[in-house]
Amino acid sequence: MRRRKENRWVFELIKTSDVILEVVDGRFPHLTRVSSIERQISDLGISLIIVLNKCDLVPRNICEYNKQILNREFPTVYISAQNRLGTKKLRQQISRLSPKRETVISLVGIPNTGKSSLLNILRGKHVAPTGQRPGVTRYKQIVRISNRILIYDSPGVVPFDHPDINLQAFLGAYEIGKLPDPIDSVYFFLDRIRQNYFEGFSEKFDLPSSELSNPDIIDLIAKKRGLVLRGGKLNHVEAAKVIMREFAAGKIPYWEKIP
Ligand SMILES: Nc1nc2c(ncn2[C@@H]2O[C@H](COP(=O)(O)OP(=O)(O)OP(=O)(O)O)[C@@H](O)[C@H]2O)c(=O)[nH]1
Ligand SMILES: [Mg+2]
Repeated sequence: MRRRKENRWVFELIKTSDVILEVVDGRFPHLTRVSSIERQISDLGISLIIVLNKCDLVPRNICEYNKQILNREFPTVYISAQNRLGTKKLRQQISRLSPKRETVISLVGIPNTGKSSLLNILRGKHVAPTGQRPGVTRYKQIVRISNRILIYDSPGVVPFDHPDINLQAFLGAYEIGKLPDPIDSVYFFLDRIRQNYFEGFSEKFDLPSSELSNPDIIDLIAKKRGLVLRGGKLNHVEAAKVIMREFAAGKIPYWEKIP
């Protein structure tokens, strides 16, 4: 039911646009794309640009690699809304796809990928609220960014490709505070980070070795951050949440290559 409602909502937005910017997380673009939306856009013959955001957390050669792979399907650019990088190429790509005098653009994507942050840097002014929690943008909003471009920001309410809440949290799309078992979830995070790129995490938390087990890492971070329960025991659950929040908030360099 919910899925059908989401679909209709996004479909209406897409139909009114000349160009869609699908904002995905540059750390894991393949996991943060929404296949059903891309299909709808293609079926309607509307132009789509994939925007890999948060590339300040990813080495440039990996951004290039992922971009080349995605370019085979849709024009792709990589940016950092936080560091205001890559917007010139994005604007050029938009002009190429829509040379019209007035172009309506929609930002779509799962929660927390940086849609509103991108709108703010394109506008050059803080016009849309942003935040670490998924679901900050509640309603669509239209903003004029130049005399020929209007942009819709939209809530990240889209049909999601992945049902696993641990994976959704890892991708920033599920609120960390709502996870039923933070320890189980942080193990998921740590295992996945270890499989792909662990150095950024290790440096961020100043780990003495890359050989530490998951419980050792949580224990150490609880100690370092002074997370203690009444009675003096370390608060491992809170440490797990700290790790996950900092990761989801884009404070830890990390990347995955598109398989
Ligand atoms: N490191 C990094 N963080 C970013 C970047 N862009 C956005 N963020 C952070 O990502 C979080 C989400 O940004 P928003 O712009 O609110 O994301 P959104 O897609 O509009 O989120 P919803 O409205 O919840 O769907 C915020 O904490 C931003 O500071 C970026 O380029 N690099
Ligand atoms: Mg938003």
